[in-house]
Parts: sequence; C-alpha cells; structure tokens
Amino acid sequence: MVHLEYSVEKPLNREPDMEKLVSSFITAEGYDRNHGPIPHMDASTHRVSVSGLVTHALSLSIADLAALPQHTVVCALQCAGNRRHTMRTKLKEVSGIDWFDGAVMNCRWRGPLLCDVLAQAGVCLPAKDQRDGNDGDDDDADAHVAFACHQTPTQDDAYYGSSIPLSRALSRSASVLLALRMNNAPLPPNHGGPVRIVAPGIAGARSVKWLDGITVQRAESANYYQQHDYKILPPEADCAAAAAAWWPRVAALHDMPVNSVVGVPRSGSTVRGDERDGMVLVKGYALPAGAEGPVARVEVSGDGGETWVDAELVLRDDRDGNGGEEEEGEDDDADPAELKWAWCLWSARVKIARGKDRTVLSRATDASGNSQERCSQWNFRGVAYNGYGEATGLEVV
Ligand SMILES: Nc1nc2c(c(=O)[nH]1)N[C@H]1C(S)=C(S)[C@@H](COP(=O)(O)O)O[C@H]1N2
Ligand SMILES: [Mo]
Repeated sequence: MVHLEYSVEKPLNREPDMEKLVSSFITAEGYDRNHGPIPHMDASTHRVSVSGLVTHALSLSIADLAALPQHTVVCALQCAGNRRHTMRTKLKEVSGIDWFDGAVMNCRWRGPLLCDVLAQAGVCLPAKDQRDGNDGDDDDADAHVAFACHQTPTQDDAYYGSSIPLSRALSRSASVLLALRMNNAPLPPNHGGPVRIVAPGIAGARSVKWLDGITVQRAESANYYQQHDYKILPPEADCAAAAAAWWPRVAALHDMPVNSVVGVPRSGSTVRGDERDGMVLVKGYALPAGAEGPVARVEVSGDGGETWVDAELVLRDDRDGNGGEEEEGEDDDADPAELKWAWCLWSARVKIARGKDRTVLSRATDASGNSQERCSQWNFRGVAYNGYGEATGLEVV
C-alpha cells in the first residue's frame, strides 16, 4: 500500500520565505507544487516502464537506474506560474495559484540521463505513411517522449503526465535526468522520490514526480496538464470560455524565459541606507532562458529604471569542483556538475533617494543575449511572467 499525504482536493502547494531562498546558491527547502496527493513509495519495489516506439520495452527498478552511468546537473526547477502575483497585480486578474517569486529552486540533481535509458530501449520510429502528405523534411517532429505518474489521481485527470519532444529527450547536452538524488541525498517523497524527471530549462510541469512510465510516441502526452494550463494563451483568450477554444491551438510551454527577481528588500518594507553613503543592499536571483544560460549580467536600478548598476553574480556553489560535502558511501561530486542551467544569485549596492514609495528594479541578460523587458504580455493562466524584477512601496530612511 502506498501511503499518501494530502489529498486530490487539497494538495500541498507552498513557497519558501524569499530572504531565505536568496541566501543560498543551492536550495535546501524549495517550493512544493502538486496536483494531487504526495505518495510515499517503496523504492525497493518501484519500477519504471519504458514502452511505445522502442525495440525492447523495459521495466527498470531503482537499482537498475542507479547502475547506469550517473550524471549531475545543478539547475533551477521553476513552476511556470512563478511570479503570477506580479502579473495579476500589475496587469489584470489571471487564473491560478497566487505564487509570488518563490516557486523556483536551484538544486543539485543526480541520476541517469534519459538519453541513456532510451538508448537501452532502442528508439524505433517506423517510417511515416507517405499518404500523410509528409515531405520527409522533418519526419519526426511529431515524436515525443511522454512521462507519467499513475500513483494517484490528480485534480483534473486520472494520472499526472507530460511530454517533451523526442529530439530534446535524445540530446545528451539537454541533460534530461531521471533524478534519484537531490542535494546529495535520496530524492525526498515531496519532490518525487524515488525517481522524477528533471528537464533543465523547461517549465517544472514537465518534470514528472514519482515517475512510473516513459513512452515514446508520435504525439504529445494526452494528459490534461500537457494539453491545458501550462500554455501562454493569446490575450484574446481572456476567460475560461474563450480559453477553451485556444487550448488545442497553442503549443505547450517548454523553455522558460530569462528572468530575475528582487528578493531583498521586500516590497512594502522600510530600508535603511548605509550610514556613510546612503547606499542600499539589494539581493535576488536570476534565471537564464531555457538552454541559453548561464546568466551573464544582472543590472539593478534604484530610480525607476533611469540609471542602472551591474550586480555581482554568484554563478556556482563554492563546493563545486573541490570535493564537496559527501554522504558516506556516495560520490555525488565525482563528476563536475554542469552549471549552464543553474540560476545565479546577485547583489548590488544601489542609490535610492530617501522617502516613501521607492522602487528597485532588476533586469537579467543571459549568455545568449536574452534580456528581460519591463513587463511581459498578459495571459489567462498567468504563466511565464518575466517582466523586470521589482520591489515596490519601499520607504528609505
Ligand atoms: N506526478 C506529478 N508530477 C509533477 C506535478 C504533480 O502534480 N504530479 N506537478 C508538476 C509541477 S506543475 C511542478 S512546478 C513541479 C513541482 O515540483 P516540486 O513539488 O518538487 O517543487 O512538479 C511537476 N511534476
Ligand atoms: Mo508548476
């Protein structure tokens, strides 16, 4: 019997304190996002099936997965609805949980690469029927790898599922993992233990927890959460009824956009400038777009965007590359972690005039030149908001 925590009606959804979140490059206690109960599973009996368009269907135990070459990625896992509160308050009401800026965590994930698991099964796409009118150019563009968790029902479907394009799944450099470990310890139940997908750069909704099925198929996952909700609908889809016609016509959200957030000071707080020069310490995090990281630059403004200063960036954990904290018998740091998917923490001392109702802004640019705009376009579900980071209503004394 699987022991369950919470329920389909009342799943666990919470985000950590912002000041704590931006105080550590590796997130020890991140946000929780669930569409159903949290199952507590037996790692010694759990199996992951690999089926569909493969030459050998597989049923892999956790021990089988641990016996494959293990890969470490330090990456941010972010809910597509992170910063929804800002979109809702700045632009217009949206539908969804009122996430502030903390539905993201930067962790060290370790496990076999999805491409190695798929290689073992042997992906085999039969040639498509010529009558499809296919010109053969990109014959496999409709091929996807679907992930599923059938352990519990969810709020909108009988199971939880997602998919990513096959090309991404087969790409070694995309570093999609079947994560068995998080921050040098076995993956805990709330974050998907004993095994979850970690798809770096891609909206958290695709990183299926309590993974029990992988299917190679010629269509996206039919699951509710792939077909709805995690999509950037056009502005004319402005209510549930109008959105209904758009869900099947808009692509599922995958890569998340470049982003940054002001973590300290918090909006509405009173801040004291430095005794000598009046400068205020501002801190936050920044995220690269999809596979285009790492973050290259973060600028901060204390005067509403007229002048900007460059922030100092922390782009790695001090422990990376020099041993690190290891558990007995584990060697999570044997290979250096990849860092292009990681977030960065930043800090800057900025000049803010004394008085009430002051604003601090932040804007990030990643290694590929993607930069934040002041505001992003409204969408019905309030996903992928990436306007400038901001702390508003500050009183500087
Ligand atoms: N099985 C399952 N996987 C899931 C979900 C879920 O509800 N069930 N939620 C998804 C969403 S929307 C997000 S943002 C991340 C959250 O992961 P976390 O709870 O570890 O933060 O898991 C994803 N994987
Ligand atoms: Mo999410």
